[in-house]
Formats: sequence, C-alpha cells, structure tokens
Amino acid sequence: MQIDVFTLFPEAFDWFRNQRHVTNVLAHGHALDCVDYRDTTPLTGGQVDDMPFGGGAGMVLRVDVVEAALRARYDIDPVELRARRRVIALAPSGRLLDDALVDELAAEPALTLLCGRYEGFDERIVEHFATESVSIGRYVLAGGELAAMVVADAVLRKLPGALGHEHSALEESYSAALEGAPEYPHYTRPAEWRGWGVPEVLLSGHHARVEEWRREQSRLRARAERDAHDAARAGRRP
Ligand code: 6GU
Repeated sequence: MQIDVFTLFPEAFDWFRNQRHVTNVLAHGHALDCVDYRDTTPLTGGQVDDMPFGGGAGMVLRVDVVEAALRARYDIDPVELRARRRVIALAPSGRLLDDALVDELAAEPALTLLCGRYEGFDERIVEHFATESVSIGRYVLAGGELAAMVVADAVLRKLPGALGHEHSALEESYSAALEGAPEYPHYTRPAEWRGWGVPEVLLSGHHARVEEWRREQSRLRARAERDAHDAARAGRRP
C-alpha cells in the first residue's frame, strides 16, 4: 500500500506516522507520504486558496493549485491519474466511511488522499481529479487532515503485520466475521475491582463456551445499537 496525503499541514501527520501499527506496516514495505500543496503552488506568496465566487465566508482550495501538486507528484494529467488509482477527496458530504469501505480501500495498491481546508475544495477538483469523496461523519471539521488520518489509520491497521502476531483485525467490531455487529466486551485483571466482577464464563477456560458467549454479546450489542438508532430517528431518547 502506498498512501499519498496532499495537505497544507504535513507536520500534522508526524504523530500519526509514529504509531506502532503505522511503523509496523511501513517496515513491511508500505508507504505513507505527505505532499504539501504549498511546495508546488503556481501562485505567489504560497497562496493556495481563494474567496468563493458568489460570496460567502471562508476560503476555497484552488483547482490550479491541486492540479500542480498532482502533476508534480505523478507526472501525468490528474484527469488521467484517477483511472490508475483511487483519488479520494476528504469532504463532510462524501460517502460515509465504514468497515466495508475500509476493506475496499485496504485492497488497493495505492491511495491518494486530498485534504481540503477552510470551506473545502473548488468543486472541479472533486469532479475531475477525484474518483470519489469520503466523509468520516455527518459533522464538519475545520480541515480534512483528521479525516485523512482516520482513513489511513483504519486502512493501514488492516494490512498484514500492522497489529503484530498476537492480534487479528479479522474478528472485530463491524467486521464480516462478526456479521457486521459490534465487538463483544473485553475484560482483564483484576478479576474483581470494587466488587465489580467479570463474567464467569471468561474465567472458565471453556473455549467453546467463551466463543458462544462472545457471539451472543455481539448480537445483543447489535440489537441495542439498532434500538438506540431507531429511537434517535423517532426523536426519542433510548
Ligand atoms: Cl472528510 N472533512 C471535513 N472537513 N469535515 C468532515 C469530514 C471530512 N468528515 C466529516 N466531517
């Protein structure tokens, strides 16, 4: 996997790059690179954005700036680039990220993530350079950087070697292995704390019963989640 993140704030990714699962996959030959729009902007003074036509608050990332950055990185017309790799514009209105989309992205050889800032992108960037736009939820962030890190985190931890031998990403919340349900609860030592115990079955050593209990818990959580969701939609509190 080769992830390129285009951003105005490459230093924002320094902390993320040093996370264990990220350093693990980078050591396995995967790559995460940040590209600064300002390094190749055709405008003077490092300008990358502009006022929106028609007026209104905020600034919009310019299409010529993004084109210059993509051309410098890939040496082809960005209109052709998107036939060769997925180019994702991070935007609050995009396709909602979920486990299925993460799986889809993790199967790609390469991803390009475009971060917008301020009021976002000139729409022509999304229309002509991107293959799609992706959102991490129905709320608005000040920029795409946090969303890009969320996407990269979720994708990279799916890759072999990310989590080490002791942990598998196969059976976790919202995975196919759990039929799309949330994960079962976990407990560790101490077995009792302030009188709060641990489900007896987990201490029993019966692997099959533990498995059965975990499936059941996962299903119960799925049902509770569905009920809470339905209640919220009906404007009630669960
Ligand atoms: Cl991808 N970008 C921004 N700016 N805000 C968001 C988002 C993305 N996803 C949810 N909110």
